[in-house]
Amino acid sequence: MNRQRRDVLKFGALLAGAPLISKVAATNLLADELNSGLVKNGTVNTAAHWGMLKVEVKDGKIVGSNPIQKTSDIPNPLQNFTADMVYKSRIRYPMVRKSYLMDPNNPKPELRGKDEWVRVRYEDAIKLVARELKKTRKEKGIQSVFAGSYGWKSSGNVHNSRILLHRFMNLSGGFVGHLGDYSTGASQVIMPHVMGSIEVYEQQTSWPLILEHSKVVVIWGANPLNTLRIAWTSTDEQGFKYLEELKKSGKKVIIIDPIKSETAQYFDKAQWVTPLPNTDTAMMLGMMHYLYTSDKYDKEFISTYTVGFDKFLPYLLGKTDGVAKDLDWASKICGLKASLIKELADTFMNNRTMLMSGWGMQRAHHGEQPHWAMVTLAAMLGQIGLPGGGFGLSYHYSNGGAPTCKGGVIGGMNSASLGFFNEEGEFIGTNTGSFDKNGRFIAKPVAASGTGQSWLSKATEYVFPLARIADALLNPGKVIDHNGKKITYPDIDFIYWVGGNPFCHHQDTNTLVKAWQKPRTIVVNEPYWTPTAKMADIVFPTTTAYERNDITMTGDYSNMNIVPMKQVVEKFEESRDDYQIFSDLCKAYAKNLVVAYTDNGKDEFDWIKEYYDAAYNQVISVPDLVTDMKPFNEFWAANEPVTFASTPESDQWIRHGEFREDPILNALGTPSGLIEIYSETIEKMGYDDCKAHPMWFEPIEWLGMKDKPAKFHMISAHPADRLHSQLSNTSIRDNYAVANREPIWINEKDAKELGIKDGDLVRVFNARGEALAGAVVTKNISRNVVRLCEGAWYDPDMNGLCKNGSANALTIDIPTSKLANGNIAHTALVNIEKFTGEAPKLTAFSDPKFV
Ligand SMILES: Nc1nc2c(c(=O)[nH]1)N[C@H]1C(S)=C(S)[C@@H](COP(=O)(O)OP(=O)(O)OC[C@H]3O[C@@H](n4cnc5c(=O)[nH]c(N)nc54)[C@H](O)[C@@H]3O)O[C@H]1N2
Ligand SMILES: Nc1nc2c(c(=O)[nH]1)N[C@H]1C(S)=C(S)[C@@H](COP(=O)(O)OP(=O)(O)OC[C@H]3O[C@@H](n4cnc5c(=O)[nH]c(N)nc54)[C@H](O)[C@@H]3O)O[C@H]1N2
Ligand SMILES: [Mo]
Repeated sequence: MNRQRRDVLKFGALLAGAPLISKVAATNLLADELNSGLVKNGTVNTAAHWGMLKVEVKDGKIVGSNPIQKTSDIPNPLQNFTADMVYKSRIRYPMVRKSYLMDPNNPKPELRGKDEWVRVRYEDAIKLVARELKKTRKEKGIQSVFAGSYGWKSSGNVHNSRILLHRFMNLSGGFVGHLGDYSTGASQVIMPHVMGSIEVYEQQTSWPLILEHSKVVVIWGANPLNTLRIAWTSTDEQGFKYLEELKKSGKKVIIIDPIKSETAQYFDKAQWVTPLPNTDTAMMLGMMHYLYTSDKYDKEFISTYTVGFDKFLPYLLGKTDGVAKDLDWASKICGLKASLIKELADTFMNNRTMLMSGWGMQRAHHGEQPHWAMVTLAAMLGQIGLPGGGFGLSYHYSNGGAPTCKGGVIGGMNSASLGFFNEEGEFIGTNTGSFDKNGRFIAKPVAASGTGQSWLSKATEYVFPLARIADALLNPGKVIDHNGKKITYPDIDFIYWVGGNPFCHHQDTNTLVKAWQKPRTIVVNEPYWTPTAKMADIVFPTTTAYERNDITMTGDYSNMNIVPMKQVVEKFEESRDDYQIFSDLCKAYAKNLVVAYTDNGKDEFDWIKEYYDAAYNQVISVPDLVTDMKPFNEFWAANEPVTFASTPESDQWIRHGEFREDPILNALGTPSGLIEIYSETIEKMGYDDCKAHPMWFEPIEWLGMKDKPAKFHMISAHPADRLHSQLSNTSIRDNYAVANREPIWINEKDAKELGIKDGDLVRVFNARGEALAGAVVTKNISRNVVRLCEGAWYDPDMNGLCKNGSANALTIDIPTSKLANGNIAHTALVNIEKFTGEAPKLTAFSDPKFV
């Protein structure tokens, strides 16, 4: 392979203005060598968020899909539906909404989701998007382009749709992004103030230590049996193995959740504790009051490792507001007996206890408080930094606590930096790269142009907290508070979304529908006709991960495997890789742009090999590392994962163990270097909805409120048999759909009162919206609580009733507080009634109207 020759060839072709439809590098020798044709009959190994997959192919079609390895007896059915992922609900051609095509300057945004769609040639769609993006930037400034594009996309370090979009948007002149995410919106902002790190995406005290040392394991507002089916990269499947071992160990397991979740059912000997939703902070305060007043807490830990306990005490004891946060007070709020709260506090105090918390309780109004209170409680218990004790905010996610392996780490696509252009509109470089005299794009900054620089500083000013998207669209120029800063909403006129499904994921869909009418242009890359694709103006059909080559790691914390993601089948109809689409957009947008975008013409194999080689070189340079890692070509031809082993040190790793050993030398990243029970930083912000220490705030809607607007507290938890909205369109839905809708769990006594039977079609409603669902009448949920999992494809009828049961038709779109501005998905009251009349036809998975 003569790389230099290849580059010259490719570059020459690009400058000559290669035709728009072309492989990124038609002359790629490496690709020819590696892509020796697709397997027509046999198996192909690849990976998805839900694990390493062995996909069976017959006559060029997918006929089966199973895990490559078996790590536990806990099943993961997500792994079996790859065929449907490729063949169902797909977008076949590039399409443009009729009114937009007729007049992009007056595109009738109110018809989004209702208009007909027109099939267009790919080249024309590319030209249209490039032209309208350029026009928007010219007329409205770069702040008018939103491409934050949150979402879970697919696994794969090359075809990372969101980063590929950012790369295009940066190089072509900038965009507004966002802060934070939906998962841990509240905790990732509060935890750095308290613990000096975000905690939620960090390695946990190792599972081997839990199994050896913990006497009590508390699974607090977490449902790992569901949520460990997936990981951000691809699951290493270690979590299930450890849950099995935990069950076998016979240790005391306590589940604190208003719902007897799949996890609570699995741990059939566990104690199930059911506070009212969103009241955990009150319950924890009650425990703390009891531990303090009975003099049972760890004074030494508090004085050595924390600051501000003395300033928190007056609140706990009721000296500031006349209300002691004692057991009775807590009991009245959270609905548990005072004796039970006391018993739990004693159990935690007297035994080595690990508090494993999920994130459900922080996706709620004042969601900053529960984890802050939990840290404070854990500090009083004095076990933080001990083997098997303390708290952990990521055991339920991406196999936190699975020991980190020693080996190679695969890199990934980066989002490049802001592009600059000359008078003729040609791309000339970025502040990190420019062209050499041979026309190669190399790492050498150009002198930045004035406009570019001023935009760079503006970009940070306009970046807003993600879950405020609808508010931002509706209120351009509004100034909001965020974590001690002021943020001005941009005036968004162009949205580009890839790899995410906001019409499923954002709270209060009816408000989002209104907000979505604000921009002039909305472009979406999607494999499927999701509700978000249906609400766009221009859609590019995108390949699924099974129609392209890629590479990923498994184990976000363990870095356990490197997995080749080999293309399984041909690209579906006219779908293209996001990489191809953005490369072609570069070509249509400005001269020379694609050279920087593709880093001088790299195709997927060049990137895959580059990432692999870097990891390989890293691995072979470690003398004592035993590994089966082979040079790239052998690895790719073998199509088998490379597995690394953990080390004795990582098996024995304790979160905050070093801090405990020496809090001066290993100070936390907080201003004091210690755990901040009282934060002067937050005090100075002066917010009324998040003060300087953990507190109980009444949520905007909850079961204990006066004049409840509706009867039931709805928890829109994460679904067992999907990843959010992904896999909705597959036949895994047959395993859970009730009355052909999303299932809603309701307590048997509540159901009886309402005359609802198991399997009934029900209407769920409140002042914000309504949805149909199928009733699951069960003992496994507290009274007055219902569970309608997030992620059902939004499927509105003429009046906005969601025929499929999307929970976000009913949720509330306000921020957790001025501190974090996280979403409050799990704070919502709803009513429920038996649906009478003719059931409307489900259209969630059908095509929209075509011309
Ligand atoms: N009520 C309620 N709402 C919630 C939550 C809740 O608990 N309750 N949870 C929130 C949380 S934590 C999250 S993370 C969000 C999740 O929200 P999302 O991340 O938006 O959900 P996904 O369904 O994973 O959406 C990913 C989309 O990317 C598409 N896709 C996959 N691969 C590719 C690709 O290669 N290219 C392109 N262009 N597209 C691709 C898929 O088809 C799918 O439509 O939901 C949030 N919403
Ligand atoms: N199979 C599958 N796995 C997933 C996902 C998926 O969609 N499907 N999504 C992934 C993503 S992006 C994320 S962010 C994580 C989400 O992980 P989490 O946020 O932990 O998941 P949730 O299901 O929202 O909530 C977990 C549990 O908290 C409970 N809960 C809700 N409110 C309260 C409360 O006020 N108090 C108490 N004590 N409990 C409460 C719920 O009943 C639920 O059983 O999961 C990841 N894993
Ligand atoms: Mo998430």
